[in-house]
Amino acid sequence: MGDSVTYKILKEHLVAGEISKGKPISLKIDQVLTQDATGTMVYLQLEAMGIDKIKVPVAVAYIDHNTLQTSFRNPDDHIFLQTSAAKYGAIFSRPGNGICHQLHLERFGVPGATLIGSDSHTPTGGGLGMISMGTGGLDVAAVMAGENYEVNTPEVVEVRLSGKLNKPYVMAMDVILEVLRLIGVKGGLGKVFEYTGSGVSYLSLTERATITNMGAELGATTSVFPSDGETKRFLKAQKRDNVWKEIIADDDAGYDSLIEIDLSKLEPLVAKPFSPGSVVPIKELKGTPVDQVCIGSCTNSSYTTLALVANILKGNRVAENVSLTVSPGSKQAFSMISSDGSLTSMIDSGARILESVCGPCIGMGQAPKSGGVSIRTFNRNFKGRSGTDDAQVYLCSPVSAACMALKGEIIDPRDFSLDINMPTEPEEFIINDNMFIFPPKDGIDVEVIKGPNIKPIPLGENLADKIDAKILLKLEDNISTDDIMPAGGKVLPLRSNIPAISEFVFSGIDKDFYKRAKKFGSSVIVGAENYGQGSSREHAAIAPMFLGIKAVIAKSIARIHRKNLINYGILPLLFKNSDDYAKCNADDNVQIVGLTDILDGVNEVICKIVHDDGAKDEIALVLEISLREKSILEQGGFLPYIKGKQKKG
Ligand code: MIC
Ligand code: SF4
Repeated sequence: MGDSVTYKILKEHLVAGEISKGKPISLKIDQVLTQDATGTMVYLQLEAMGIDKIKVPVAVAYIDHNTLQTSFRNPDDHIFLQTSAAKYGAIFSRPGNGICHQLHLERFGVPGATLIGSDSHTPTGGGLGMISMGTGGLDVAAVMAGENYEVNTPEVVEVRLSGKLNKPYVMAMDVILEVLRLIGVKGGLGKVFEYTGSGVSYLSLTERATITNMGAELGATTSVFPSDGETKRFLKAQKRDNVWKEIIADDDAGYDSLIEIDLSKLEPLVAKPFSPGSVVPIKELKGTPVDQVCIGSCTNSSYTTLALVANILKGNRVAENVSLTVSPGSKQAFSMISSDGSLTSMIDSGARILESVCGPCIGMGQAPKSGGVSIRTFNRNFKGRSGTDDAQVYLCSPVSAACMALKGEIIDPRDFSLDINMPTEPEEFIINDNMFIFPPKDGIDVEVIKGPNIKPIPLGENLADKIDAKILLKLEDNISTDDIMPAGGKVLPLRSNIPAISEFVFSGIDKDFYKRAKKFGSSVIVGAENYGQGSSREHAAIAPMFLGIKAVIAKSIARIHRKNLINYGILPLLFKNSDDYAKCNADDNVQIVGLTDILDGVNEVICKIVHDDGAKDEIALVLEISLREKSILEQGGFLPYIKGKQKKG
């Protein structure tokens, strides 16, 4: 049996382990990226590890999330990152240069390479034929310090595309919304989605990147396209075709399962509040009045996408009831829409042009009005993420969004006569890398500037034999890391200050959580399916650890979050029998013993429950860990583990 693109790249980077479904493997990583909201932790972790220089060939520190400067905190983080990048040897991308994933695709991605990033949308690089995975900051710091990256060998799902999209009405965004409609937000756990078939050749590189970017919402390990002629064309237009190589699956490549999509049969889709997986045809929601439309984010803000949006807006006026914002994905895209007149069309139509950053996607400004309907071309619409708790956020393609901005209501773009020019992919992009700062050869003397909001990272405790703790919360399916550790303009500036940010843990669900956690000292969380979906923010593990959370007991836990829990010494326990979920209640007491006897592999541990009324129950829990994860847990987390390893030499 031949190899898929996924297996070809994994095999080339395999350092330890056996490529066999579900088994842990260690991979050599070629590139890493960080963004500011997770990056300050990464550089604090590097400092704590006592590293002089980054040991991975390409490391880029982007600033794109926390760019709203309403106090000293965010700019202090920026200068901390700028000086740290110079000291440790990373390329620094200044605020305003663009969103990490779009920029990385344009300027650094390499087909066939491995990339990890402290952001869950790092799989964007899969559009370029890379194995690129989102992960917690500490995993990134460890790779920068010379460690390999451990991941479970994924199942590989073939997504076979045939036919051609009915553009401009149906776009790449509709393809990934269709996959989400088919398999939902937890359908991708432990899987890589590899796109194949004749339909692939009709998708431009940035369209492919839209699909791999939002593949994160499936809970997938990553998504990948082959590296073919289109990849070469894109890299050539970026003046980087020297890094191109062809990577296509063998004719007899084996896959674990198959999803078939006929692109010509797709229709415009939309994800309804509050999940990227609540996908329906737009026509079902026709006529719903719209208050805000936001175009941009790492999913949909390439030059060609924006030029297309501009062609729709040209000569028209944004509806009176709508506030339309556009945030270009990168300086390159911004500069190109400004030189070809697209920007003028947008401004003239009444669009509000924002910086090339994440902005409204992460609640950094542009919160919708109370109860407002916001249409976004982004990848997430979790409750409250926009900054307005009761806002109704819908996700759709930029073409659908532009039509809705003009009409003032939800409309199927096919009902809007779009007599427009389809922009063609540029033969040459405008290339100007002056917003990147390349590190000096030797950064040893660079002074790292650390503002007063930047506090040391708290460390976990060695694994105790026994957990005796209170269940602080019992939660439903699909709790996101936005639920655990909210983002937004108020909380994000505290990303470098764990004691301060921990006051906001679960604040959207239980405003007394912080107080209760402090009171009980030792506690556990009970989750249901897909606990910790969404972002890679390790703050959703560090802050709970800081508050004394010892374990999460759930039916299933999202991949990145599970890794983050282990990295901070929190046990990721699963119900052996998911019906036992019903036996656990908030305020019950749980007792788990024999933890120092756990082995690598599958462990079964017994959990005694003492209910509020004194009644007792006993249930079986499962802890499945690799050898490395076992040592990490025993030592109270990844940071002490690495420090220990370094001491031993
Ligand atoms: C997100 O889209 O949720 C974020 C903000 O980019 C996060 C990272 C973070 O929380 O800083 C992600 O996707 O990992
Ligand atoms: Fe930024 Fe939004 Fe993309 Fe996250 S999903 S990296 S917040 S643009």
